[in-house]
Amino acid sequence: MATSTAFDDLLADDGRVEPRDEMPDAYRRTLVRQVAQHAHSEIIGMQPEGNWISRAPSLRRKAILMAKVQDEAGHGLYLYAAAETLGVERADLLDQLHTGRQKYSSIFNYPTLSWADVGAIGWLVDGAAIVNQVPLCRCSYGPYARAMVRVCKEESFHQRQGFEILHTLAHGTPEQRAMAQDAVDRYWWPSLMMFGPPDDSSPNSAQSMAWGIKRFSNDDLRQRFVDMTVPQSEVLGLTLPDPDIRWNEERGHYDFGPIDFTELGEVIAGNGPCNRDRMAHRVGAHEDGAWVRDAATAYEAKRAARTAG
Ligand code: FAQ
Repeated sequence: MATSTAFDDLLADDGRVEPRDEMPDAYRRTLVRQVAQHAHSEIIGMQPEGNWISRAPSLRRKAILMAKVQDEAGHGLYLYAAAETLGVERADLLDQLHTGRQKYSSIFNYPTLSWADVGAIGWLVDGAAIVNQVPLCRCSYGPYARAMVRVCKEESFHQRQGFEILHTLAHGTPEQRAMAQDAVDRYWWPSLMMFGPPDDSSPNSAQSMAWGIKRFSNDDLRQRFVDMTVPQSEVLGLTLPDPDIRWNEERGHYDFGPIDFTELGEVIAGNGPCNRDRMAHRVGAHEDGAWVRDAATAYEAKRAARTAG
């Protein structure tokens, strides 16, 4: 049987830890925390865009948006399944979400005020998600890393559809262009906050990087996102709401202005613009779905009894 030394050797060789391997309790707990938060983010993340399914501007846009929101549900399912390989129950994770003991991404506590917000979420939020998640395809925990491969492919499609919505609006009427700019103005800073607190106040980063769960620091990924996004904003013909953005030849990166991390702290603490609505909607949907879970359990019990008989 593997020993804790075998665990260290495996990580040193850049191997993958699998569910039956022995692993330190703290490694398991960190993964449960991160994978569960990630799963919760995917399903709570269905709400802001879901609000626009009935108001999408055409049948084509509606069909694409429905498929995208369904993809997010699928990502939640892969991630809950990955978390369960660590010995936890999905029902318990959902209970922790519903009682505020586990978190979900800050970004989903902002409202979607116009159709252009659906474009901004695709372009910026899915864009940030990809930058954060591509390195997670090499995470040391096998089931999480493998789930990320498919998730990233789908997020990449989502990012392009968001870009295309904004491109269409930015090249439309003056009102449509203003709507696109307003969405980008509101979503830019919260998207940068998705990467978490700065490295010097990120309590989990050092250990998670030593274990190969996170491959890059919060600030490194945030910089990568800015570097990727600034040229794309130029193609869109939209501005980013930060006068300090400029190319820094010496660093080989874009400089950008200070982020208001007090806002991130407030949103994580439950005081963002939509935290209460998101949780009330989620808990309501869970309660409304109780009959489906009961029916599935009763069906399974009957099926098992029939097989046994
Ligand atoms: N929001 O020490 P760190 C998506 C918490 S993408 C809320 O730096 P860590 C796709 C953090 O949990 C979004 N909480 O923590 C989609 C920790 O609290 P704890 C989901 C945050 O874990 C697109 C504390 O602050 N993606 O859903 C945030 O090393 C469109 C200290 O922070 C993932 O979850 C935040 N922004 O690094 C869906 C990716 N930032 O637990 C629908 C996987 C930090 O100690 C539509 N996760 N916190 O009480 C990660 O990469 C990491 O967990 C980080 C945080 C980078 C988020």
